[in-house]
Amino acid sequence: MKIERVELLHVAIPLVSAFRTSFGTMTTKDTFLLRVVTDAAEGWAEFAADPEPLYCSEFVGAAELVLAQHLVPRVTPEVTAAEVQPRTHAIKGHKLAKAALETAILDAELRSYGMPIGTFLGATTDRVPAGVSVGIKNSIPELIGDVEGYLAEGYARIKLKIEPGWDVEPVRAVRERFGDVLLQVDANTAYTLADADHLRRLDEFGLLLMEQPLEEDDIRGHALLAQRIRTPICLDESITSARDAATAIALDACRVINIKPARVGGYLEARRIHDVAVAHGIPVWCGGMLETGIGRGPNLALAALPGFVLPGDVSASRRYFAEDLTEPFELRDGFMHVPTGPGIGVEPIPETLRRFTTATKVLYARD
Ligand code: OSB
Ligand code: MG
Repeated sequence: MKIERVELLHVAIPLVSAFRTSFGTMTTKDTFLLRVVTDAAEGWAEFAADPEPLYCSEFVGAAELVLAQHLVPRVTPEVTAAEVQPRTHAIKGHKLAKAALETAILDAELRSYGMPIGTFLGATTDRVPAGVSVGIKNSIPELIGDVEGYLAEGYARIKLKIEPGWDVEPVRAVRERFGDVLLQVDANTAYTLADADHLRRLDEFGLLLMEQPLEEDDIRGHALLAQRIRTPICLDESITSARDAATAIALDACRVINIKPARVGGYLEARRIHDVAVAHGIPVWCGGMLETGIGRGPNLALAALPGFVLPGDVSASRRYFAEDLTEPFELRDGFMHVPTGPGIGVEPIPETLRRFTTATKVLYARD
């Protein structure tokens, strides 16, 4: 497949409400899309990180540079999606940037065959149960009101963001008010091993899992914490490859894995992590990064693989956006439907994309 053009489009889309985590507050989805034009088809992808390196070390400005100077030159003019990882392997890190590039190329390639990404990855269902991630609020009544709204919409599982000072009481309040709803928490690295006795207080609430309590590079700390609490530990930030997954599983640092294709360098590595986890009997679920429809579509396809036995952070477009870049994804009976069209199965609506685009750069043009 010959690449003719690679464009980067900055987009800024307001969120319907502020989203607060232990690492910061987001009010706008401010990122970029990649558009890859080939001799066979066109492909799209979304960069998943933010303008500031708060969730992970990558950020919009750095990704733009590494794509322009180091990644795009290694995959042009001729490449297949499977070659992207080996060809960019010499460039350390930058997995979210690599994921965007691989995904846009994969989209173009799959569109040229007329194959949906779900079929390519091995999806075994056409709809997946949807969970919703609920940010840190100013008060318990505000939290209860929001959770009540999400449950009324039909979400099958609630994830509460936690941090020191916002953990036991919000979890207790949601449990008391909503009974045996599927409930889990995500700390985004906000605790240390010294907090083990405090985190053990969450054991009584029957949580599905506790996501990433400790620093991303602290696999051993998670293994030690796992011996001191009953709530199953799930890793997010710590898992950036299938090798990481195998290590964390072997060291008993996690009993569940959150797979975000962006964090691990793309859908091909995400599938390898799924396969490693299934081989070890470790349940996985599909994480999210407040994606627009461009990232949401292929995430839904991944979430339809058989090892994804827990509801993912795969909520409807309107959870975050009054207006999405694509046709909106909607929740139906607590499920989200996997796109059925070729490639990632979605594309930006041109007029909407134009309105939300703040800058466009050409990273490659074949002469
Ligand atoms: O840790 O899972 C996370 C959003 C941005 C960055 C990190 C995380 C999240 C979420 C929201 O929890 C998931 C979503 O609904 O997209
Ligand atoms: Mg997380």
